[in-house]
Amino acid sequence: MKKIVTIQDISCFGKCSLTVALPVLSAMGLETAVIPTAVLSTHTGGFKGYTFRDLTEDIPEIAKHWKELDLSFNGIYTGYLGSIAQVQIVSDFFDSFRTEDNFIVVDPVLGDRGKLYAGYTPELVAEMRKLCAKADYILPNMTEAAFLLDMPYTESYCETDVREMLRKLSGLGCKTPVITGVHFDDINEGAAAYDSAADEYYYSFSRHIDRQVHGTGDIFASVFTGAAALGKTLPRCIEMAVEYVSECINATLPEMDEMWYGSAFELCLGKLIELSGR
Ligand code: PXL
Repeated sequence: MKKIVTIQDISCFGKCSLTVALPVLSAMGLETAVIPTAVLSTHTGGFKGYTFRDLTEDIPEIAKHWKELDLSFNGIYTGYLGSIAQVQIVSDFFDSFRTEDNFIVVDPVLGDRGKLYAGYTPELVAEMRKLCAKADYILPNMTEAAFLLDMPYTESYCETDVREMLRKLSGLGCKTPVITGVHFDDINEGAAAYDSAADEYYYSFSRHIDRQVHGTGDIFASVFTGAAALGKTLPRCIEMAVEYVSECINATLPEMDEMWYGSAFELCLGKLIELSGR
C-alpha cells in the first residue's frame, strides 16, 4: 500500500483539513499518517469564538520518533498551517523525510475571494512562499496565487493571465503549480496546471455552481495528492479532483442552508472509490 503523511489542523467541527483529508485518502486506498498541527473547535471560516490549541512543539518530536522507526512516505501533503514557526518546522520535516522518489504537495492555504483567512499576515505569506519552493506540486486558489506572487487579486482574467501566473508560480521553485477555482466564462470552473519540465499546460473544468462550499479546496488537494500517489498522470490528477469536488458541491446543495460550514462529501465517497479505479 502507498503511504501518505498529511500535516494540517484538526477542526473538530466544520469538515475541512484533516477531517476531510483522512477519509478521502483512505477511500482512495492509501494508508494515511497524520500530523495534527493544531486543534480548533471549528474552522475559522464563519464561526465565532473558536478555540485554538497549537501543537507546533509536537511536530519535531513526532518526526524524531518516526525517524527512529525508519518510517518513510510515498507522499507528503500539507494544508492549513497556523503560524510562521509552524511553517518553518514543516519545512524541516520536508528536509528529513524527502527522498529521491517521494513527492511533496503544498496546499498553501492562505485565503479566499481576495482576502487572507482570519489571523493570517503578509509575514506568513512570505514563509509559505518559501515552503512552496520545496514542493513538487502547489495547489493555490486564485486568491492564494495572487498573494504568493504579490499581485493584485482580480476576478477578471483570461487564459494568458493564468498561464503567466502558473509560470511565475513555477519560478518560486515548484516544478508543477496548479491553480484551482479557475474560470474563463460563467459556465465552467476548474483547475489549471503547468508542468514546467515539459512546458505543458493542462486544464480540467466542470459546470460552475454559484455557491461557495467550505472545505472544497481541501477536498481538491486530498484527491489530487491521492491520485498522484496512485501514479495517475498530471491531467488525470486534476480531472479526478475537479470531478469529485463537483460531485461534492452538487451533493451539498440540497443541504446548503443547514450545512453552510462544509460539504456533504461523505455522500460521494463511493464515487471517489470508483474514480480511483479500485
Ligand atoms: O479549509 C481550509 C481551512 C483549514 N483549516 C482551518 C480553516 C480553513 C479555512 O478557513 O479555518 C482551521
